[in-house]
Amino acid sequence: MRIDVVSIFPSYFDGLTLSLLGRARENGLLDLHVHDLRDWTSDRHRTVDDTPYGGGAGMVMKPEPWGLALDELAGSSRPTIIFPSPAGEVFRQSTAREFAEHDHLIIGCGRYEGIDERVFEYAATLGEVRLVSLGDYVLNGGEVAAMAMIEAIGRLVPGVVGNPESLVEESHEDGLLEYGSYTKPSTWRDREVPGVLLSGNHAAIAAWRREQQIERTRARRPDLLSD
Ligand code: 6GU
Repeated sequence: MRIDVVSIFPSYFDGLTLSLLGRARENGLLDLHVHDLRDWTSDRHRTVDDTPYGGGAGMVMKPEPWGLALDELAGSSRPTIIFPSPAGEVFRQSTAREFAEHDHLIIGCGRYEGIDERVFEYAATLGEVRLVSLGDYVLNGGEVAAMAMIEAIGRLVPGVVGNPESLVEESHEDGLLEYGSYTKPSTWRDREVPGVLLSGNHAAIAAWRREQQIERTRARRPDLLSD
């Protein structure tokens, strides 16, 4: 999978060289390229923003640098072009699974009050456009959201996570929160590990874990059970 990220703060993404995704990049499983939007400006100040038509607070990202960046990065690959935005559809595990199937993603990170709306229309002529939000709160720009999405997508690319079994028993993979985990010692500060986990009875353990998943989902995320 190839991922191109466009941002005015490319160094945000330095952290993606660490750990799991860093290894995936070294192994060639994940071909991640981070670009500075200002590389597609031509004025002396490398300007990427301007005042909004119609007035209002803040600045809007100009369309021209985005147009040139998308032309160059899309080529003829018909990429999926993701714009992190609090006004987008909510990013879920199912969204991560869907994007992990694609072989070219472009992630365009906006700052200020947003990107000129015509950029989204133009991008749709180059590939599939998706505006995607992490949830109902506001970040200053798309960078942190893009990193979260890259990590969620990247770990689903075959080979990135060594043991594929560890992908299935996770919160959200089956629509429920994950069960609680325990390790040695079996007694710690007067607290016991639930006895069933020491029983060796695999059917009883599976049933207990499923019950835990349902109970904590009901307590913490009842919305997951109702829809
Ligand atoms: Cl994707 N972008 C911004 N700026 N804020 C957000 C978000 C994205 N998701 C939640 N809040």
